[in-house]
Amino acid sequence: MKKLLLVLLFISCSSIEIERRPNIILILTDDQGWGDISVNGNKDVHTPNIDKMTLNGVRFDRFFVSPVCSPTRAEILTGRHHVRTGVYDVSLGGERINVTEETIAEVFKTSGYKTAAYGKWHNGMQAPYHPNSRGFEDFYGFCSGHWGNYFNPVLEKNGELVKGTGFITDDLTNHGIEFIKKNKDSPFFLYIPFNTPHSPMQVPEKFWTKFKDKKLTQKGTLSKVPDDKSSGTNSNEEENHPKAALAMCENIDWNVGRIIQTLESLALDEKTIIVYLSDNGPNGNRWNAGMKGVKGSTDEGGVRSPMIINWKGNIPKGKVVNKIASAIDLLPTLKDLAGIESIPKNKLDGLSLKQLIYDKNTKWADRYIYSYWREKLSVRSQNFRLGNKNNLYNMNEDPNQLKNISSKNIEIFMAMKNAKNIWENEVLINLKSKDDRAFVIGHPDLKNTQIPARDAKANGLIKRSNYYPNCSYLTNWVNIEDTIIWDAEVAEDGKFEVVVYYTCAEDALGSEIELSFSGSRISCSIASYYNPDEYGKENDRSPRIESYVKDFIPLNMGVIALKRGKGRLILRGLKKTGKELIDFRLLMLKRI
Ligand SMILES: [Ca+2]
Repeated sequence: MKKLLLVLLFISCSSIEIERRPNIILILTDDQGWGDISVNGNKDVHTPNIDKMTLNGVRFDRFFVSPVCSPTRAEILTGRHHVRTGVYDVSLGGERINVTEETIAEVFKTSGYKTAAYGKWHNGMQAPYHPNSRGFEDFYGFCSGHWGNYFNPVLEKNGELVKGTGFITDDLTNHGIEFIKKNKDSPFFLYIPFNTPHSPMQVPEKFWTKFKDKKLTQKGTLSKVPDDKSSGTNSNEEENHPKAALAMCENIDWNVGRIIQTLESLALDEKTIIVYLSDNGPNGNRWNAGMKGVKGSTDEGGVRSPMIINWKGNIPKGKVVNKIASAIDLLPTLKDLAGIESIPKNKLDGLSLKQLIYDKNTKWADRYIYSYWREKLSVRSQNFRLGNKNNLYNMNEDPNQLKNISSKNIEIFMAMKNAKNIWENEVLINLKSKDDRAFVIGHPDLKNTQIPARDAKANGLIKRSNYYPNCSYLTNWVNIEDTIIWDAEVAEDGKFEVVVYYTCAEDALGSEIELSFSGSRISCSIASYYNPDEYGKENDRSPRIESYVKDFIPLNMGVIALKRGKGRLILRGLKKTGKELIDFRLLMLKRI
């Protein structure tokens, strides 16, 4: 009897413990700089809901992320430097987090949380890199690095293509709100990686109206933003670009308000931790308190982000933390706040910030925070930054990095330079020069495998619709001998229904295409044509850098039997009736 009572007591204790664990909502914005919210001093933008979060919670004022999207996401999701996780690029597979990494969603899911991600994933499209394989039970959004259209776009829900409803940020928020309502009685972990104010600069009229004829009173400090093709930074200097970005930030703020209102209406605000941050510096020449660098740069302006934590009744109100902190700290911090004590699968690089959140006079050791992107490395201490070219700046006296003080501060300079060397030898060494991870087909985690043009190598005269692969398609297939190829790996033997998303002119009717992998092949002829125009331009508030989009139609090629293993997946033409074969967007393989 005593034993039974003890068992019952234990069961009820553990269920209470789970009940008491706070919900987590992690809101990540895309290309929103530190200066793009009103609370940080921007007088042209009004973000009352985000500002209110700073009054109701704790704001980390010196918070650093990576210079671009995928690395920051990897660091948030794993608590480790992105160079350890397999992420070295923003496209073509280099954005994938190695399967050996444990994600924050897996940590919370294992502890009894319902998990979901709604937004721009940007850490791998095919299982086992897809969000459904990384601990997120529900996913809605897109897996690429950017999307070509923000109004009613084609998105995916757990691997199935679906049509979005309305403006994408509002749509993602609606999904978040539904998830909160559905899971109000159980702890949940909700990740909302919004894809704005990343380009294309599309924003609903309601938010654009205020900015349309406005003259911005504060501006970026650069006379010209470098057109950095490695980061997607827009060199566009005309004022509509920053105005559209700020209008998008006001739209984000409105959506943040809707999430907070939902929590209040369900009396979940005291049971929910909300984190708000961005993934890199501003994607253009906008006001950012004069800080040096924009998106893609390892200088202060490229890597400093807003970071606010709310947890009503549970953490201090209106506290500002000036200690430096980083995206790698979020996983250990949220675990710590939720009381999850699981042992990490891999050694974390981040620290729990719990002490900084709660304590008044924290003894907190100075630390170095490293910013790395494409052979540029910068290191930040509490007071100094040693830039990529080893210029040293006092960030308290010279926040805009104007004066190199290395020769007058030899000791600090040497210590930070030494820290850089150690980091290069111990951490950066994990960044592999060659990626041997093929694109995976038919992994059992997901019924569908999307193989987009983005991941392909196009041969001969076939062209990509844009320099930036993410939402591009392949066009100009004028030579029948030209091919589209993917380095692929079939995860398990199986039969797959193959659908090609394409467009073509009328004269391509009767042309034939073939898909092959190792010894297997299927072919079919083009029986319908569809040749629409590209669109998106009509919604752009400022000229875009990425591909315009068009609607593609499905062509069912039939069923292919594939054997496990690595090989080359090849799409080729067998017969060409007109000037060109097809424009190609996507292959979808469905396991049957
Ligand atoms: Ca970004």
